[in-house]
This record gives sequence, C-alpha cells and structure tokens, in this order.
Amino acid sequence: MLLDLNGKKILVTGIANNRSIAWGIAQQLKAAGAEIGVTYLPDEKGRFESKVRELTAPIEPTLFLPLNVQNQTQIEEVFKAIGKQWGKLDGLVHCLAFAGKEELIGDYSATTAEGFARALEISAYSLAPLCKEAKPLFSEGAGVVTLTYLGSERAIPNYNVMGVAKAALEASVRYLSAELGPEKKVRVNAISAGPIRTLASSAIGGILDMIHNVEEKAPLRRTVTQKEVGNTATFLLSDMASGISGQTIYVDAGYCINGM
Ligand code: IMJ
Repeated sequence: MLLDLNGKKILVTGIANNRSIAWGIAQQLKAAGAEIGVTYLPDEKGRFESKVRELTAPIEPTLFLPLNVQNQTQIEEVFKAIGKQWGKLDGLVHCLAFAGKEELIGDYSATTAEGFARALEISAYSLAPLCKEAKPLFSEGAGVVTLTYLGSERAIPNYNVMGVAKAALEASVRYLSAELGPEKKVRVNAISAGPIRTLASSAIGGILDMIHNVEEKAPLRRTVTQKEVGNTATFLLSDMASGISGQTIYVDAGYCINGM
C-alpha cells in the first residue's frame, strides 16, 4: 500500500484542543504510521502547553515544542530541534490563523492597518519562514499542507480580513510549490475545509447559521469532520499524491460547487 506513512516524520502545528482540525490531521497521520511532532502556542500560564500535551499523549509525539510564528527565534529553534532529533522532515502541517475579534465582525473597510498586518503575518506569511527553515531538512518527496477556507474567493459575512489572508495563503502555496518542487520534489498544497465547529469558529457570530446552510445545500447535505480533513491531509502527505502540488483541495461535502 502506498498510503502508508511508516518511517515518515511529520510536524503538526495549530493543535489547540480536541476540536482542532490540526488534531484530526495528527490522529489520521499517526493512524497511517507517521511519527508526529507537535507544536503548541506558548502563553504565560502554560495553559495550551498542558492541554495540548495531555490531548496528544495517545499519539506519542516524539517532539513537543513551543511555537509562536511571530517569534523568528522560536521558528528557528523548532527546526534546530527537528534537525537534532529527527535529522530530516517528511511533512509540515500548517494550521495557524489569527485575526482580532473586532476584525471578524462588521465592515471589511473598518479593518485597521495593524489588524490587517497581524492577520496576514500569522495566517499567511508564517508559512514562508516555516518552509525556509524546513527546507534543508526536507526529504525528497516531502509535503507541506496548510488549511484554507472558501472565504478566500467569496465574500462570506464577517470573514473579512481572514478572507484576504487566506487568499494570500493560497497564492503562497503556489509560489512555495514552484520553489520547493524543482530541488527536492517537495509538494505544497492547501485543504479548503468546509465550516466545522472548532475553537476558531465557535467564537464567531453566525457560525451555526453557516453550518445549517451547508447541511441544507451541500451535495452531501452535511458538514465535514476533522477526521475527513485529516484523511485528505494524510493522502496529500503520502506517496499516493506524488503528482499533486500547488493545489487547493476542497473537503467541504461539495458545498463550493453550488451556484447559490
Ligand atoms: C471566521 C470568521 C467569520 C466567519 C467564519 C469564520 N466562518 C468560518 C470561520 C463562516 C467557517 C472559521 N474559519 C474558517 C477561520 O479561518 C477562523 C479563523 C479565526 C477565528 C478567530 C476566532 C477568535 C479570534 N480570532 C480568530 N482568528 C481567526 O479572536
């Protein structure tokens, strides 16, 4: 079987709790045989650290490191540790996004320069420095997967600056694909997931209406699960997807094909 990740070492970023899409991805990668490294967002009280450590214990991560992508030193430390402990990297999973709450409601034109810069730095730009540091460690045929959302190409109420950030992220996937493909045959792809109840979506007004809309209109008449996104990430990081790079793959129960 080619969809076998035995011997592959994969770093998963963006696990916050048991609803995180990143957690769904990490579990499916582990089920396919991969060895997993996990990063968590460090905070003063160490709340994420203990929560994520406890949550991920069953998948036995062999690396567990703090990573705030706004801190270049921390990015370098992560890949230094990977070089030391793993000596190579077969996969990088980027599930990081943040915009200020005030930017995710109301008028897009009210976005501040600071809010715009922060949302794009964390949600889009961060993929570039992670790939830069990962580059010397990537094995031949390694893969990068990031998460995006339909709000990058359609005006979805309140998604606002995150839509602009996801558009930049999807373009970054194409440029990184063009850069990393020729040398080491590294493939870079995005998964456009349909709406799922997660920490990143629960804080948002109208998310339940959005989910009901998907349940009524998507070809499959339901939302997708973290596990389904995880299975697609597993496929993309496996040798089964050796011909796919620079793409945005929709895991949305078919929702985006509808005209209205
Ligand atoms: C987010 C905002 C508005 C509409 C939304 C979303 N819809 C969906 C999301 C319809 C599905 C979730 N999503 C795809 C995201 O990318 C969320 C990113 C996000 C969420 C928060 C909430 C809490 C916060 N900052 C955030 N930054 C990014 O303070």
